[in-house]
Order: sequence, then C-alpha cells, then structure tokens
Amino acid sequence: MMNISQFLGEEADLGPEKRIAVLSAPLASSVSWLGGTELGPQAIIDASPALEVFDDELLIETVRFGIATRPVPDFTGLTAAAACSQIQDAVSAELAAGMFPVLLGGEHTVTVPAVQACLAQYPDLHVVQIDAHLDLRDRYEGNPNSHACVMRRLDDLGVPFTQVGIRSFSREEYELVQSKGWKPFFMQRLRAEADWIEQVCQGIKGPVYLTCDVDGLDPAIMPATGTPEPDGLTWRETIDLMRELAGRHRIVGMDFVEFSPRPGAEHAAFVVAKLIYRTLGYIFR
Ligand SMILES: [Mn+2]
Repeated sequence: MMNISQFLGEEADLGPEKRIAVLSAPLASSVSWLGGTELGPQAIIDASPALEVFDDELLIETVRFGIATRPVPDFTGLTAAAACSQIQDAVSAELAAGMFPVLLGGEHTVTVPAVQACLAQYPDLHVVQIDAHLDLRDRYEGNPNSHACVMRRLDDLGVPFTQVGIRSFSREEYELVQSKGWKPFFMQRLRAEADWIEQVCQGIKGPVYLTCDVDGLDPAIMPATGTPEPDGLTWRETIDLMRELAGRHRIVGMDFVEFSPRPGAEHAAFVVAKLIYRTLGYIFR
C-alpha cells in the first residue's frame, strides 16, 4: 500500500453503501516511448477531489451510488505475469462481491487479466475499446504481453470487440483486420459517418467491458500519455459514446489506461477523473 487517498477524497463518504470499486494497476513493464504510466492511478485519484460531485450534465451526485477506492498496490519487483495474476484475482473478488470494478492503469496490458475475470462471470462479454491504436500485434519487441498486443490477446481469448478512435497501426495489423473482416471505427470513418455511435451500439450483443486507452482522446485534452496521436476523440464525442453505450447496454466493468502524468499538463488527470465520474453516472443513474 503506497497511499490511502480515495477517489473524490472526503466526498466519497457521501455514498456509504459501496457498489463501485476503484482499483489501481500501476503496471509499466512494456512502455514504447514516454513512460510514467505507473504513476497514472495515483495522479487520477489525486486530481479527483477537484471534481464537483454534482454532475453538471446529469444533475445528480453520482458519488451517492457508493464509490470505494482500494489501496494502490506496489508492483515493484513483480514480473508482469505476477502483477497480471494479482489484477485478475482482485477484479474477480470485486465481481464476486457484486461490486462494479473500475481499473486505473498502468499500461494497457492490465486489461487482459481484468477481461479474463469478467469473462469468467459473463461468457458472452463484448469489449469496447477506445484507443488511438489497434493493439493487434502478435508480439511487440518480442513481447506477446506488450501493451501493443492487448487486443490480439483478447482475440486469443475469443472475446468479440469493437475498436473506436483508431488512427495508428502497422501494415500487419491493418492486414489482419482486413482478413478477419473486422470493421474498426477508424477516426477517418468516424468523421465520415455521422451515425457512428449508433453503429457501435448495434454491433454489441452481450454485456460490455469498456477499456479506455486515454490516447484515444485528442492530445489537446489528453497530452499526458505515451503516444499522443493527433486528431483524437473530442470530449463531446467521447461522452456521447459513453452515454449511448451505458443507456443501451449493460456495462459490467471498465478500465482507463495509459495515463502518465506530465508536468505542465495537470488538466489531463482531471479530464480522466471527470470522464470516469461522468461514465459512472451514465451507468448507475
Ligand atoms: Mn493506445
């Protein structure tokens, strides 16, 4: 345990009956360019008390649904596999207790054990991925468990998924998508098809696990990530998607990954905290 601070600070006490568990997964073993994701969870938690608990769109105090924050684990000295096993156990325990898990990364690799935990409870799970990247490499720098391979690993598990905000990928990834007949929501497509949110929702059958790589958002609002790709999702596009998804599908768990705090870009941690809070509002209202 490194820090006992909680999401929303003292105001979390406004919801004494806890239904939501904020879990931290400060894993950063396969970073490609700019590091710091191991500091992501604490930075998001630290920014969150600055949020207004009365949601300005929903006009409710989402905090009253009960948000518990688990201590940030220390993964120092653990292999990525050992950390992932811990994450899977932690998410499984929350699900077994009837809690809604919100996982804070850490690098995107942490999604795999979280999805494995959810799959055990929801075999017809569908993953919705917000991301600048396809993350469909079989290996990256020789590592099959790199953050750049996370969706490939989910495909290995047989989980269907929908990819949104994509604007960076290798030829091999693109050819895989073509050969499988997948239809990612590339940014190009998203900007050309006004009904893209409707299309995302129509393509989903079972309960949803939402994985949000913060680099899916535009670097103007989200500069604090390893690979800030231009032309990302705006705040409005992101929350429009969250609102519709939560309104039409049962979201059973979610993560927010690849956030790495940057000096001079303190607003970015606040953006993630608000996105989490708003999305929880859409889910629990
Ligand atoms: Mn990404």
